[in-house]
Amino acid sequence: MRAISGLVYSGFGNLYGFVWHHRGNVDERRTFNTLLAAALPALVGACSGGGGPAPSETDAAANAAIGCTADARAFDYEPGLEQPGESGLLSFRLVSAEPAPPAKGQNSWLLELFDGDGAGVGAAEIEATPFMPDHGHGSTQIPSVSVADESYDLSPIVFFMPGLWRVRLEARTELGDDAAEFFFCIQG
Ligand SMILES: [Cu+2]
Repeated sequence: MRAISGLVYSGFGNLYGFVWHHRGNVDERRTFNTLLAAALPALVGACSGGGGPAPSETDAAANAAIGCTADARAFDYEPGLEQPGESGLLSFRLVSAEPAPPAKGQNSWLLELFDGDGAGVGAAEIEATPFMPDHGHGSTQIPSVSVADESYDLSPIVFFMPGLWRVRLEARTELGDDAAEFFFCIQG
């Protein structure tokens, strides 16, 4: 069972890597998420398995044992947490999160975008992608984005297992495109 989980897990990382590097095609992502949902029991078994000789499983077991609370990549959640965009064009503000701080299971985030002067940027197209960088896999669902008064409700953001999660936010606006990433340590 241990060897099988390891294999499933490794195969999974490779598959996700392929999809990740060739993404931009929503159908591809949806197909992947369907696959992920089907393979979820095996995946969870591999990630939280009882430890074993397979390297990926050893790392996952160590991560689960130590937790990510002290991980320097993880943000301390507070309402209004802001991240500058990678292109220096926009600022991404996580106005609020439900639950707060972000937790295992289904999450909803309220997001706002600002330009360099702190002004709103009007209508934007936003894509949110949850991912576990240390495990090499994404989530079971693609969050939906709904807009109200230049605020963006992202839901559901599904953190289906404990550990470090990254949510990459990509925004297309009239000012241009930008992206930012939020990292949170999700407790078990
Ligand atoms: Cu994982």
